Amino acid sequence: MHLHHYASIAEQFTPSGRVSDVREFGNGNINDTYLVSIDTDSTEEKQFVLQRINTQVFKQPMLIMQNMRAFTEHMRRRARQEGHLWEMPRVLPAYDGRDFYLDAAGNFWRAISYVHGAQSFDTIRDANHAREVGYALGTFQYLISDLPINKLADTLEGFHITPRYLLNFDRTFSQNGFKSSAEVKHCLDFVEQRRGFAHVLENAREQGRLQLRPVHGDPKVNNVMIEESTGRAISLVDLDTVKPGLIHYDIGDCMRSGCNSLGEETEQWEAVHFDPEIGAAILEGYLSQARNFLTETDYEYLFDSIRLLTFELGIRFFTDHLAGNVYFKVKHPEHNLQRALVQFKLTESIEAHEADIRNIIQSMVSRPV
Ligand code: GN1
Ligand code: MG
Repeated sequence: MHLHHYASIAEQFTPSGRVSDVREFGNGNINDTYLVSIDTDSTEEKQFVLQRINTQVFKQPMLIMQNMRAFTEHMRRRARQEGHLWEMPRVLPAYDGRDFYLDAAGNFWRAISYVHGAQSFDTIRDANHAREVGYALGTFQYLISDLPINKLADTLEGFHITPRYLLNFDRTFSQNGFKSSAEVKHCLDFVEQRRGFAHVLENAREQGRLQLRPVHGDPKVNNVMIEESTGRAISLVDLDTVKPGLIHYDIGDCMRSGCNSLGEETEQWEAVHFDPEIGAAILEGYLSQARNFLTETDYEYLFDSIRLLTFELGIRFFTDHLAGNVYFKVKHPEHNLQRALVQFKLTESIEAHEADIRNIIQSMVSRPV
């Protein structure tokens, strides 16, 4: 597709002004994202984010929009009432008043406001950034914590249910022919050795030890918007997977993303490691908000969640490699294998640091507020 094609789609969402530029934005693995600039006199919406939802993954994109309306309004109100400096992206309506646009080919497009004066980073820059990333997740979970989960539709069934990913892995492995290599064998052994562990959070949920709550689903480092003038986190974007889940999915995902200083796209997978100091700073920022709503049992599963979500993402990448790259976008045929190796190496490092990480958690739990 050419730029003028995107411009004509972007124009569906611009009541005033002309589209002057459309460029690819961010590096999402699922949806296609563009930053649109417009010539307009209004200072409000000089730029906005245009996205094509991947409907192979999100089969009912309308549910995403329905959820977004419900929780962004709720969270905006709560932030205002409690004096939190916090921004929630807004859904921008199309010309016909609907909150999406279907193009002639049936693609599902939607527009959301851009968080001005803020930027995000793929990896953690320093302890302050780490604290802000944790603070962002804690704030997000806090602001949404009193929204009843029955107000949120399930936008992606099975998301972060590790045993389901394991089942899918087994099915893919038995059905697909694949090219074996030392790396593939390493991954197969890696999964095999940790099979039983995959159930840890879902077992706790089934036993009633952990409860479903509204979660973000994808709180990785580059979804946290950092205000340029202050260095403070002011928003957590990428809201398609906000739905009922375990808050542990979020904390595990945030930690596996933040504590890997080489980043999840590195080619040097053998050098990947978990950085406990970054971990401590993220947790400190997180708990400054989350202390208010975490239960004692929640704390018990923090370490497991960090290990599990890392392992889970490894399984997801590896399965997609075996399946022929049907879920995550790839830049080359071995891309998902490389990503899986990164997550498995990180899992190993988390396991090696288990005592350290548990100590960090423990010291924060017992610290007076
Ligand atoms: C996907 O598309 P993106 O980059 O926001 C994935 C997340 C993974 C992430 C890994 C819906 O998110 O679960 O953690 O890639 N999102 C979905 O980078 O599967
Ligand atoms: Mg995402």
